[in-house]
Amino acid sequence: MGHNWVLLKAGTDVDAFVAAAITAKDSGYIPASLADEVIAHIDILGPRKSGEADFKAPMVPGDYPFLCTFPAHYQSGMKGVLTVK
Ligand SMILES: [Cu+2]
Repeated sequence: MGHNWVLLKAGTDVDAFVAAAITAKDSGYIPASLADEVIAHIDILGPRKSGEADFKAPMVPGDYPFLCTFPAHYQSGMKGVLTVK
């Protein structure tokens, strides 16, 4: 089982992103049709692996959702919010 980390733009329809991600195995569960919604991500990693993402925090205040898009992981709680004030 793998995990990734995906930071999305504020206002992204996360449920729609997750639904599309299920069918995007070949692109690491990041749907190409919604790639514009991704600010930063870490590719799928296996057990005991780590990754890094370098990105500039958004300048616009808001709530930026992040999640694991591996199937069913978002629904099991692998999600959070980056709040910019
Ligand atoms: Cu996961």
